[in-house]
Amino acid sequence: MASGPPYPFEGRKLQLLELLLGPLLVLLVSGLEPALGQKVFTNTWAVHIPGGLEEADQVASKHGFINYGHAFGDYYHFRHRTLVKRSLSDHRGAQVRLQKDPRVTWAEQQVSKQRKKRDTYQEPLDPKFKDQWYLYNSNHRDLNAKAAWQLGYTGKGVVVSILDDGIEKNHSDLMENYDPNASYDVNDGDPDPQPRYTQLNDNRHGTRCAGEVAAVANNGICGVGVAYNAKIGGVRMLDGEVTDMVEAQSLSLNPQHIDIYSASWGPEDDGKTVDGPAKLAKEAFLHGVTEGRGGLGSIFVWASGNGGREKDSCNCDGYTNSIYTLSISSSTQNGNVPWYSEACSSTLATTYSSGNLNEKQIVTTDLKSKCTDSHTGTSASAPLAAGIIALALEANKNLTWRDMQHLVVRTSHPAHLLTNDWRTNGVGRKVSHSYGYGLLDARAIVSLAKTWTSVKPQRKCVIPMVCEPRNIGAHLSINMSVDACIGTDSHVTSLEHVQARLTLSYNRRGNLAIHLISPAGTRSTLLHPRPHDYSSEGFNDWAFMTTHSWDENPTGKWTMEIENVAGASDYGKGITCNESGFKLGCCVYVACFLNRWPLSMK
Ligand SMILES: *[C@@H]1O[C@H](CO)[C@@H](O)[C@H](O)[C@H]1NC(C)=O
Ligand SMILES: *[C@@H]1O[C@H](CO)[C@@H](O)[C@H](O)[C@H]1NC(C)=O
Ligand SMILES: *[C@@H]1O[C@H](CO)[C@@H](O)[C@H](O)[C@H]1NC(C)=O
Ligand SMILES: *[C@@H]1O[C@H](CO)[C@@H](O)[C@H](O)[C@H]1NC(C)=O
Ligand SMILES: *[C@@H]1O[C@H](CO)[C@@H](O)[C@H](O)[C@H]1NC(C)=O
Ligand SMILES: [Ca+2]
Ligand SMILES: [Ca+2]
Ligand SMILES: [Ca+2]
Ligand SMILES: [Ca+2]
Repeated sequence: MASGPPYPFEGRKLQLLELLLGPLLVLLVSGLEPALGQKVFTNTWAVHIPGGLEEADQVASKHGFINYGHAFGDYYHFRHRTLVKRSLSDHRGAQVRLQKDPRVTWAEQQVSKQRKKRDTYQEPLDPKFKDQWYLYNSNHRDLNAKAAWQLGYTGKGVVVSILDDGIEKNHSDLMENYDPNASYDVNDGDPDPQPRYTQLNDNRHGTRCAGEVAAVANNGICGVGVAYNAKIGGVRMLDGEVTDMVEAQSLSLNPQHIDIYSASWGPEDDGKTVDGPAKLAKEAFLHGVTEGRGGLGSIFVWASGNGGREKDSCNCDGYTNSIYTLSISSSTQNGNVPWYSEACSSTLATTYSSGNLNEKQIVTTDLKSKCTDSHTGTSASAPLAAGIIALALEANKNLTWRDMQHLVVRTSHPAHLLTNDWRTNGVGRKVSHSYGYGLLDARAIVSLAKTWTSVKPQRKCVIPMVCEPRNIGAHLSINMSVDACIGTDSHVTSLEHVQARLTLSYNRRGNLAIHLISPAGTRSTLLHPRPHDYSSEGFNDWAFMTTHSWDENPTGKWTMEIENVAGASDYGKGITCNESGFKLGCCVYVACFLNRWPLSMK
């Protein structure tokens, strides 16, 4: 009898209890959680035994426990030999026996606590999140944002500013992320960028763009931004006279605080304008990339333009065509080129936006604390890219402005985007004039960002090409043998941007098509014909840019082709090839038009 359990009756009762609880245990293991607030008792106890380890072992074995170890002081961790691991009721018998033992001063059955791993991810619960098809879609036709959030990147610590017509800073879905230090009112010269309210809600553009980046998550309101934990500000600069100074002031707001500037505006998309930043805005870009973010460089994200219907070329827009801007185009939900999309060789990548009437649009914050599901155009694409770039920056705060472009080139992909213009370039990447390198991929870019080593300082190799004036005729082809500045500090072995700076005159500019073919055979369309462009002003040292030869080796034969698509009725007054560079330098040209228009849908 001495070796048997001291409380046989209690012991049997416990076994019975165990049998009864058997099926319940199975249910718990298969995922059923106890009702909210209900305690789950384990088969372990915390026991206080001042008499030392040996005594604790004796107590444990006497009462049917295993001593699982010593915590600290005189506390021991006991596990019962026969009780079930999890139960919805406590085990009074075992508790009473422990308490009655004179060697035990205190005992407590341990309760299982709800503990979430800190990195456990929960999908946003916001009511409109399910309509944000472009952030997460079970058919994978999305920007892979949820996968980036699951890796823990939500924009925390990154500051984005929307340069537009203001931002509703007290919008209930923006307020929590609003950053007054990333905001200013350049139109009125005050720190408050609140939009001017009109009957037609003309000034809703900036507030809509802001919500795409950083609408707050899990607040029961509207949807979420791509980088829903980023700080968001706005610069009110489009609601008034836009001058070179207004642009420059906006582009250089607080560059040690703001990481990413998102702009969805530019010269008129009428298909006949050739215009870009003037003196001050040009300096603001240069200053931003050299001094901003402690010298890593401000990141400027730009909408490529809405002039598709007018057959506009985004290479005639000096803001998107600039090497300092990450130029973003759009795809429709079904993967088509939208009717408003402009094709050109300076576009880097694509995000989703609106398309035909049967395709969904973008869900975001709207004026007067509202929520809209009808944000449209490339206007809507640039902020989505800015949000994804904010996630990448959170993954690696050390990225330079050029690193970010490298990451975009490497991680964007053609996915299901449709066009007959996909070409494989000299390093095996698919690239198109409508989509650049394709759809941004939030998960891919944060993953690569984490391990990315910064690129070496930029080199700029300029190849001067002084030619005699020549007739363009129907077709002019110029071959250049390029050594890429070998033997100098400017030797370029792997390309980033390529600029072809052209000065030419022609009776009808819109009839010209210009192509640049790299030694690897990559054919960039620097300019496609623009039927509305009847100007006879030609191009004055315009720096046509292409991203299509990224990572190619520039050494070898380059060909430039200038073609008159109208045939004999036109006359070419001649051409002066001034210089053509393979580089990352600044585009230098003079422009006199200062009107900038938001990329509205006409
Ligand atoms: C936001 O501020 C404006 C005044 O600037 C006010 O009219 C509006 O009611 C405020 N909205 C909310 C949601 O508080
Ligand atoms: C804005 O900047 C000022 C001055 O640098 C600083 O004192 C303040 O804390 C900042 N506010 C926010 C919200 O970051
Ligand atoms: C950031 O980059 C610089 C050079 O690009 C490098 O020297 C430095 O170690 C990097 N810092 C981190 C934290 O990666
Ligand atoms: C340039 O090279 C191509 C073939 O590589 C040739 O067909 C063309 O005639 C050349 N053009 C000139 C102007 O030499
Ligand atoms: C190229 O054109 C610019 C301005 O149009 C001029 O300043 C420069 O001297 C020209 N360079 C050559 C090599 O002709
Ligand atoms: Ca104001
Ligand atoms: Ca929300
Ligand atoms: Ca345009
Ligand atoms: Ca650009």
